[in-house]
Amino acid sequence: MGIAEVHPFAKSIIMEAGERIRHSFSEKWKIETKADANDLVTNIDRETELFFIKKIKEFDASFKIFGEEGMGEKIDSLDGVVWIVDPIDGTMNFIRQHRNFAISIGVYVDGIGKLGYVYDVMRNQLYYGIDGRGAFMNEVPLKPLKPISLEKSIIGMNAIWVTPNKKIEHEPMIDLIRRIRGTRSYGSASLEIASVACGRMDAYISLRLSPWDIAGGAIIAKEVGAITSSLKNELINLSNQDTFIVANPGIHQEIIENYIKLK
Ligand code: 2AM
Ligand code: CA
Repeated sequence: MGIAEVHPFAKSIIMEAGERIRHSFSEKWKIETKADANDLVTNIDRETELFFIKKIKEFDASFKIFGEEGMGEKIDSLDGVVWIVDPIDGTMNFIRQHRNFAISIGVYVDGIGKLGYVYDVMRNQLYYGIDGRGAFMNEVPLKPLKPISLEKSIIGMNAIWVTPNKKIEHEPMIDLIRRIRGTRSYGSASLEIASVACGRMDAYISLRLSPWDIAGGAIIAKEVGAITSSLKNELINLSNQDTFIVANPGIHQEIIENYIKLK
């Protein structure tokens, strides 16, 4: 079976999980913190991850699942078919805003991205990409990106990186912001990557993303010609937390060379 044949199944379980999440607004959630006081998780994140694991294993027990909430297997390599799953990307938005969160899934075969999904649950918009066959939003093809200049760009980033911080020199970031048209910050990495793939934003920069935040979006972005890399311009790394940029091909190199000074 070719991996593209897994697409209808992936789509069906993502839509079903989205329906369950929308339903959960009528229940009382359990909210806990993880690594720090702003790192939140709910029973819905965990239940959604378990839902995916159960469905995927029923479909094909050889598929491996690497999920944010750690309820899949311990994965020590990307050999074989690996599903990288974030059941809710933007948990703080889920809890506080009841919108602006997504299900993010990437299906990799021997480390190569084959199927990527970002499902905006409250807008019922499914962004997906199939390796070599294009990217879509609710079945409408996304257009290849045309190169843009920095002067015309909107860039997604968290305002924290424009204040003195431990990870990046903030002064060049101020210069970057003065040069572009504007900034946005939505608080869900996968939705921000999808926005770049659609041309609603021209880049998204983050200093700390995990594999599940980018695994789905990176495949969608590649299909429209957006460029993804670490902020050191290395290939993205799906094993550890790292810096990340996705950008329109007209501005990717210029941002990294002229404005990113990592500490
Ligand atoms: P999450 O909701 O799945 O944790 C918020 O700026 C975006 O960054 C979200 O996509 C959030 O994903 C992600 N993120 C990942 N690791 C993070 C961290 N250590 N601190 C803040 N946001 C993080
Ligand atoms: Ca998450």
